[in-house]
Amino acid sequence: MKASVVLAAITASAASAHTIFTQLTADGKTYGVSYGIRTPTYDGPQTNVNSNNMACNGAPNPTRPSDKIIPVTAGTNVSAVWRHTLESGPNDVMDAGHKGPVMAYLKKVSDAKTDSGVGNGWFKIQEGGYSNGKWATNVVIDNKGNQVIPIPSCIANGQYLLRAEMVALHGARSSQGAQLYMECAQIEVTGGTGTATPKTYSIPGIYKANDPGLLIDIYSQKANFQYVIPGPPLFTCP
Ligand SMILES: *[C@@H]1O[C@H](CO)[C@@H](O)[C@H](O)[C@H]1NC(C)=O
Ligand SMILES: [Cu+2]
Repeated sequence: MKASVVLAAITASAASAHTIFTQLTADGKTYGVSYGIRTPTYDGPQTNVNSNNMACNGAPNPTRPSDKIIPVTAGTNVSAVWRHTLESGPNDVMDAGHKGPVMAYLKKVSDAKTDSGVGNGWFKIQEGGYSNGKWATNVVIDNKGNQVIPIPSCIANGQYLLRAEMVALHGARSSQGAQLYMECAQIEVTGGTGTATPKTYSIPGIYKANDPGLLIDIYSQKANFQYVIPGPPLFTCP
């Protein structure tokens, strides 16, 4: 094959290999595709960490609003369900060559249906990077698209945006080469003790284009290298 043909084939497979957080499983119930989640129809990434669209996605992957809010009990695990497209099944989550970290954030809001998510108020509640030779994205793929997210027991009750995120680093050796995928679910937390006040951060703002976890040639690393997960520290209940 000519190099140009190989490159075209690689580009085509990469373009067809993106992902969307399409469904939420909470308190044992898996809701329908796009129920309570602002999903786009196109599965493309965000690549500019300074964009307002880093919060809850947006152009060039415009999202549709949802008028639903999903009840979630504090102290339980929810699953963000990832799929290649809105129509894909559990064996088509994302191309396994999309390797990188997986994270989840919460933001307390007064109206989860309308809050844009842009700006302060976010705290990280789950993260996975690279361990035992495996990337967190591959853990999610092997788990049939389920990103397991513990909802802290100590947070206050009320409405939140739940932002689930996967990052693909196959092109991250150049600036803005990292592909960030995120959607926001609209949830109402009950059963929280409200005893903690998490330190919060702004989105955009949590990432820099040259973060060691976002500007990295993953193919030139040692098998057991120490990967630095981007973003603020993980919040845990005291
Ligand atoms: C949540 O999931 C983690 C990881 O799978 C597990 O270790 C933990 O026991 C679960 N917690 C609950 C409350 O089910
Ligand atoms: Cu992709």
